[in-house]
This record gives sequence, structure tokens and C-alpha cells, in this order.
Amino acid sequence: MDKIMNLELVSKQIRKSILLMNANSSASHSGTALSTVEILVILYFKIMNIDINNPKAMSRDKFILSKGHGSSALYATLAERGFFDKILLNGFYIDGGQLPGHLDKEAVPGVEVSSGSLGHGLSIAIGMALANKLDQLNNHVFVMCGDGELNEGSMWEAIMFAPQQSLNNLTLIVDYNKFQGYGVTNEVINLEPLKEKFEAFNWEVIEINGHNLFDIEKSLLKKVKKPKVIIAHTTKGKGVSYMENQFIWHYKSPNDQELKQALDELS
Ligand SMILES: Cc1ncc(C[n+]2csc(CCOP(=O)(O)OP(=O)(O)O)c2C)c(N)n1
Repeated sequence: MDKIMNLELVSKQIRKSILLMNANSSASHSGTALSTVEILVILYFKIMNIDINNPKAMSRDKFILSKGHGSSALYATLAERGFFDKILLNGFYIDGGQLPGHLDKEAVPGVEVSSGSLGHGLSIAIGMALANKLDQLNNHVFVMCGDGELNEGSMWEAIMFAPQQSLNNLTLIVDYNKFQGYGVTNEVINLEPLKEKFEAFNWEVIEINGHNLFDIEKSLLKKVKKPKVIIAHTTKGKGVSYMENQFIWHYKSPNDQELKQALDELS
């Protein structure tokens, strides 16, 4: 229980970093980043086999944020976990800064794949998981996509392919925050019934509240014989009252007053 309470504090700290980064750079995608936080925290603080002192260790588990426009969340989580100095977060998405607006694997230790062009992360993760099998390594590969990202045809090619290869060392997490860049996901292209679609493609499907730390951990720990997909119901803009489920926060960055209110709410 204590550990989970600590991780609630860590989640709040990461949310604060995300807001400061996006305000400082006038960047978009605050809402995008805020819906991922608890999942990243459980992965990086409880589940993944990683070593911050040896980030390229052969034995490591890997995570790919396929929705790479949510980069501020992953950079903030990696910094909080100790992969690099938090001071670098001040250089997010600004001229001369070290952290590009979309994820760049050359920028800092811990970023496995450069991403931001939607629809590619799952295929890359499948390649990594296949390679692990061929090399008889037990490492696990985790990948997170957006719900709007599931509109990409390349996702469904990959979704067809993974079960054929019996990739039980692969977990896809769908950040199902119900919004995308131009509106409500199920009004743009309806994904439902999403669970049944994945089941029909022969995936092990688990549906959870993507902000509940216990549920996230339990779903990630569950041992399965097939590729696993966790459909995580989340809230875009989670944690900041005026951002939650407000589509405009896909694009807007907080001004000084909005930033202050958001930080107050998280304190
Ligand atoms: C191939 C490609 N097409 C279009 C875009 C532009 N784009 C950036 S974010 C976004 C919406 C993504 O929605 P979703 O996957 O639901 O992520 P969310 O921000 O809601 O978490 C789009 C279309 C892109 N990055 N890549």
C-alpha cells in the first residue's frame, strides 16, 4: 500500500513536469501526455527489468511510446526514474534544447525508438519481440498506442501478425482516452467493439481503468500464452480539471495563470 501511495506522488510529480515542459515551450499535446502517466509509472517503477546505470543492457525490457507526440510524459518519467538529469527537461521542444518535441532515441538514455509518425510502434515492437524469441532471451517488449492511432491500417497488419508468431513476450497498451487530433475517436472512425476485435485477431485482451495503479500492475503481471493487449480506459488531460476531456488541450499549452492553477491542483 505504501509503495502505491508513493507512486501516486510520483505520478503527480510527473504531471507537474509535463505541464512545466509544455508551458515553457508553448508545446501542444498536454492532454495526450497526461492520460499516460500512471501506466508509465507502473511500467518504469514496478514492472520493467531496466538498469539506469546500464540502459542498453541486453537483458532489459523495452518500452515504445508509439504515440510519440506524448513525448513530454516519457521524458518526464525517464528523468524521474533517474535515466538523466531533470534539468534537461527545461530544454524540451525549444531551440537549442536537448529534447525534441517528438521522441528521439538519440536525445537521452532510455528512449528506445524515435516516434511521432503514428502507426509504426507496434510493428517495431513485434520485430523486437521476434528477435528476443530467436535469441532465446526472456525480455519483454511493451508498446503503447493511442486510440486514434488505431485508425492507421498498419496497426491492423501488425495486430494480425503478432498472434501468428505466438508472441507472448509482447504487450500492447491502448491508451483509450476517447479523443484524437480532430475530434472524438469513435465519431471519426468507430473502434467498437474493440475488445471483440482484438479477440477475433487472437489476442489476450484485458480491459482496465488506465489510471488505477493496482489494476495496471495486475494486468501487466498476468501471464498469458498469446500477445496481450491492455485496453486502458483513460481520460485525456487527466489530473487538471479544466483539461479533462477538453479536446482543445490536444493543441493548447497552458499560459502562466493556467499553469499556476494546474500546479495548485496537483499540490
Ligand atoms: C502518420 C501520422 N498521421 C497524422 C499525424 C498527426 N497527428 C498527431 S496526433 C494525432 C492524433 C492522435 O490521436 P490518438 O492516437 O488518439 O492520441 P491522443 O493524443 O488522443 O492520446 C494525429 C492525427 C501523425 N503524427 N502521424
